[in-house]
Amino acid sequence: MSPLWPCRAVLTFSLLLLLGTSLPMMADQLPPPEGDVLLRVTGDIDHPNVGDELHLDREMLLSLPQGVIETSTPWTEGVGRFEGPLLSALLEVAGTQSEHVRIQALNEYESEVPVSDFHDHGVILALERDGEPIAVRDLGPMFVLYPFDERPELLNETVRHRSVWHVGSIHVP
Ligand SMILES: Nc1nc2c(c(=O)[nH]1)N[C@H]1C(S)=C(S)[C@@H](COP(=O)(O)O)O[C@H]1N2
Ligand SMILES: [Mo]
Repeated sequence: MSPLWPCRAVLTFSLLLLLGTSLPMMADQLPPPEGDVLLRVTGDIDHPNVGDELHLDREMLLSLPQGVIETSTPWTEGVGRFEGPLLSALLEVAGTQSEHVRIQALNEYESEVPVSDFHDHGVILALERDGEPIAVRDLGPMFVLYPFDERPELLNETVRHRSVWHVGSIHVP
């Protein structure tokens, strides 16, 4: 055994520790937002970035896997091309196990939505319409959007209740 062995062992061990702890953290955890916080994810999440909540600014929301839904809705004019993060991807980044989440609007409205909807229908948090941000006086800064034109059976009262406008936070029970 060489006299360097203890040093090498310590070095190797430290490297393994570093790899074992910091790499998954870097892959999973988003840094705190630098811009205005558009969305807070609260409650039972594995990957918070500010205290025990996950806060996201516009840039972070746009860096998540996006969905595009071309559709008309009961609340908007004509057919729009809506784009924004997939709610399934957002919950994956937050690290959730719950089967339901409470989606909360800036104006106190809130709705409980089964997480299975997000996977089954590719539901997005629409942030843009036809490449432009959505104003709060419309349904913005973001709203929960299902693919209504592609799946007309979604135009029912239950799904309309889940279509929260002016989304500000998502609570994971
Ligand atoms: N922010 C916000 N989102 C909301 C609501 C609301 O009052 N505030 N109403 C919900 C309900 S109950 C329905 S049915 C649909 C559409 O309501 P409308 O058909 O009265 O326009 O939006 C949903 N999203
Ligand atoms: Mo409603």
